[in-house]
Amino acid sequence: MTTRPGAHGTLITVAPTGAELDKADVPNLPVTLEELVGTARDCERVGAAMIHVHIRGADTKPTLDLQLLKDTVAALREQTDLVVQLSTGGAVTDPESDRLRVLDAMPDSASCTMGTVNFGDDVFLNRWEFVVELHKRMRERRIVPEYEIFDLGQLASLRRLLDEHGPPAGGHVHVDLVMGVPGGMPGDAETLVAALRAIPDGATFSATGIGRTSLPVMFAALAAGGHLRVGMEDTVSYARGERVKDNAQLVARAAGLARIAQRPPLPPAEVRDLLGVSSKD
Ligand code: KMH
Ligand code: ZN
Repeated sequence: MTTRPGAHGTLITVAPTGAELDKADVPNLPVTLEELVGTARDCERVGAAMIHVHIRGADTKPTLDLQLLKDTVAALREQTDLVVQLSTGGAVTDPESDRLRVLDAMPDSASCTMGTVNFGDDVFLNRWEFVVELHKRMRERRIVPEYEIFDLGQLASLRRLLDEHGPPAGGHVHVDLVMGVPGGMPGDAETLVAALRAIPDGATFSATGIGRTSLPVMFAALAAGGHLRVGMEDTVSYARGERVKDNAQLVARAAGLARIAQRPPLPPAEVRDLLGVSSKD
């Protein structure tokens, strides 16, 4: 059996901002480019190797402004070694055309959600034709996708996508299980194990639990040999009755647990090998 690069360690992705929270409600949410880069640097220092990026405009609201996306990719590349992943999910209100245009900012990686899901009181729309278009454009641009899975049936769609349209850019399949969204799969060990039965052969996975499912999902993912995503996009509660101080606090906790599991945080260069992302130079 061959061992995949990075199998001895843990990829920690930080998702620092998201599109759902209001800066007015969460004052420590990084929303300006300066705040985002500062967060990225802090998180890299304590163990993150990839950053999943949603950006905000001057009004602090989510935006998919192409120039701002390009500036963000450039700043993160200049000031960190992190693998830069842009969200093509955006906010539930973003049109497909804007979400596809995100790829023109040429990140290392981009998210690609594998189906439509109820998202609290909203709907996160990901039509089949749209998913195929994202996959194809990422192949053309050599942007490595991370397939976001909100529900188990989306893993069947992923198999169909790969069967009908070929492997992703970089040749390796990596999925992120986003668990505990109201409307998606629950965030617990049982569901994580069920998801792993449906993951394509040879794929790697990371997992994140929304809100209070953050810790059970983190423990289950580590126990199952998976990687971790943490950050204020997914939870702003650190412990019962205690708000998250900043994203680095969440990354540091994940890094500590990964070390205890004897699978320490992977540096960005090893994560590039693992995911098939071309080297920074
Ligand atoms: N903000 C959610 C509607 C992604 O980044 O690709 C979608 C999301 C997934 O966050
Ligand atoms: Zn996201």
